[in-house]
Amino acid sequence: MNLDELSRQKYGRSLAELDDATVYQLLMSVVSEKSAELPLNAGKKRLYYISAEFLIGKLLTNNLINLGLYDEAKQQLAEAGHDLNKVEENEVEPSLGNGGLGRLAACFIDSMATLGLPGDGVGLNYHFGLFHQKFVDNQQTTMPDGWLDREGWLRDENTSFTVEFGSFSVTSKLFSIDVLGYERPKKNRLRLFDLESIDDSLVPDNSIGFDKTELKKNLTLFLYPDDSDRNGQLLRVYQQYFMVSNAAQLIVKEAISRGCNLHDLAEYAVIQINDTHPTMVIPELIRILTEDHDIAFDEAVSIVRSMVAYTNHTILAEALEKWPLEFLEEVSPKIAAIIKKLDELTRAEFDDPAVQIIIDGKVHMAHLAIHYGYSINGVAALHTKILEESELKPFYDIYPEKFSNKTNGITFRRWLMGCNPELAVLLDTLLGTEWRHTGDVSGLLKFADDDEVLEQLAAIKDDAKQVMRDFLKFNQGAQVLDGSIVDVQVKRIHEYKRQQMLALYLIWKYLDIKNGNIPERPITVIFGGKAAPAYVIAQDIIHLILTLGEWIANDPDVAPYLQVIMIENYNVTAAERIIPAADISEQISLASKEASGTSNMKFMLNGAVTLCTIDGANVEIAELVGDDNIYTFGASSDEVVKLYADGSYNAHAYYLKPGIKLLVDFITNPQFMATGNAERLQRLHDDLTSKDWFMALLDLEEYIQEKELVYSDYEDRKLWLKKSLVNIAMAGKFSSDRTIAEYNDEIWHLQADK
Ligand code: B1H
Repeated sequence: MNLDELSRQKYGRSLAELDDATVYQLLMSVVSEKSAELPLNAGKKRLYYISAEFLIGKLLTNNLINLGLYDEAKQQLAEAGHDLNKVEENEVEPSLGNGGLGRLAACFIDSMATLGLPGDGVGLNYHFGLFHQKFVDNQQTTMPDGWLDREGWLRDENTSFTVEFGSFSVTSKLFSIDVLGYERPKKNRLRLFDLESIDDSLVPDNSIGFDKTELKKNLTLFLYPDDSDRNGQLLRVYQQYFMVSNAAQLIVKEAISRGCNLHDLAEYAVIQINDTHPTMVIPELIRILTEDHDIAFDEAVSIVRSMVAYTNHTILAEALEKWPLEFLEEVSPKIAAIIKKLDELTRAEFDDPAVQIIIDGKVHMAHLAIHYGYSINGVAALHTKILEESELKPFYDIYPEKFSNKTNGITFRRWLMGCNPELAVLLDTLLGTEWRHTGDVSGLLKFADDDEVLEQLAAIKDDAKQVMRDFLKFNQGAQVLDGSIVDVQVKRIHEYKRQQMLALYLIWKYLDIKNGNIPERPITVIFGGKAAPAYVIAQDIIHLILTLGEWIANDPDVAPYLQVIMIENYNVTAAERIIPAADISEQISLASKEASGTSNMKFMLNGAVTLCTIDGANVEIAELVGDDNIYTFGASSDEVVKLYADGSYNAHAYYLKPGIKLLVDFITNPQFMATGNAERLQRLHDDLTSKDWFMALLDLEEYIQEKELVYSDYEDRKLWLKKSLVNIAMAGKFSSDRTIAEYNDEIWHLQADK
């Protein structure tokens, strides 16, 4: 590849003469042409990973890495006076996901391609994504995220299907994005279905409001449209059926083209459903087999049952989907009828009311997926244990063989080679380059007492902090304090993740500094994350964080030592700039509530030390690094489960503890309230003092103590650097290549292509 020559051919100018936007176009066309030439991973059986979200992030750097062109491209750009990071600013990040669930799907398709497994992602092509987050008056506002405007990676496949709803039908349109494996000669794809009759003009420029009843025009406008009213809920069911009907039609069509006679469909296709959103693929496949292909109902059921596997990602009651049967009857009477038949079959077999599919007129999607799929897995050891022993115990008693754990993972291409190239090069120097293929970086452990290596790690962290500073300046004009310790909590905003608990710590720290206890070095606490538009308390928490940030910045006694930055519109690109710079990884969910977490893995791999509750994959991180290299606090999962079971958590009693009352009441102190939105702050205060459903006050005192210990340990430079090194060295387990190999060995059984 000679970029200068290509530039002269294409633009009649040297590479040095191009502006960054044109350099981006040039690189994108080089990468697209190369990937278009690659054949597909092939094999008799193909996997379809169906997901409502694919949070894929920008693709240029990733694809350069996977094509083995990254070093070359970077060098040629540098010689012509261009910086790949700056060039990448011209790429728009696709807005096809929300949080960990969607990012996991993106890491998984990367790993499938890397392992040569024939398998594609299947989802929807949302025109305006989730939403673009803007802060106005220290509050979240939501704008449409029109990422499709500029030339991108989507390829029109000229393929359409008809999707029949109860009272009308629509036509779909299939787009694909190539998914490249790491230094692999073949590829997979992300298949994204769009609506032919989609109408972007339903969405105004400056708001995400639109007519939810215009179904022929709106199905692929937004991911997770507001479902706080009936029309919104119905729209989600329409979207889900649109997604799975297209997926099922695609699967059947491709299987037939590979020689399948449909009686043997399970030998040609396996489906992994990412959470319950795609569960209707089960009745839809049964419908297609019986209605279009004359297969008897019982046989269709057993075919489908042997080809669908379900991943559970949460035990939060409100996230376990239960749709009123009447909604399904409106969206697709045929699907509703099949679900009723399936429900009758399970009723005939099992007496326990808890395992039925239709309960009180509502269809329990997870129950449908467990009875009529062959596999269910949790996403971390603790989470799977909770599923088996409590949440889904009645199902585990019936089908122990269907249950398994698949601890989540992250792709090292994006979360190490891409976002932290200096660290990747250091690992090459110390370990050789094998780790790039195996994910095994444990060889680093033998350098744990090597001062030179520890100082190299420190220098890499400093450089990453500079990248982060530049990013925050560019993104939102924020100025990071010089020489500060970087302490980060980035994830969807949710009460169970307890961003509010970190905010209360910040109030404590603020007051402590006011009392004259000046920290050893400045502290920068960074938040990032979006709150669902209908989730009021989550918006209140964002407001508290932003108001607190401003309050502290305006107090000259404290501002030099403590700062709070909330990243505006946190996304994959922001994560890539922030995570390598972090010293401390905040993983402070209420024990039992975070199924796994995946940012915990990204931080660890990039040398941050984790401050956490014993929850999700934190448990496995703690086991790997040992007590000396992680900070844990808070009630255990068993204790929390018990508090819920006997209803004995009393938020008000905790609030009345003097040390806590002072902090919580700061939120409604008149001067502070006057700088913010009184209604929001009062509501949050009232919630914390009377309900506090996710028990932020329960662990607050221990959290404050543990945080102070972390900050003081940081001052022992050598000790800290060693902790950082051990974290990197032990992160190999969390490669998504390992996770996907397990899915394949134990669930999918695909043959890897050569
Ligand atoms: C996870 C969700 C989720 N679990 C429904 N469940 C949503 C479900 O808007 N919706 O309808 C949105 C999100 N997301 C996350 O999955 C878990 O909380 C994480 O702990 C886990 O790491 C991640 C991947 O398994």
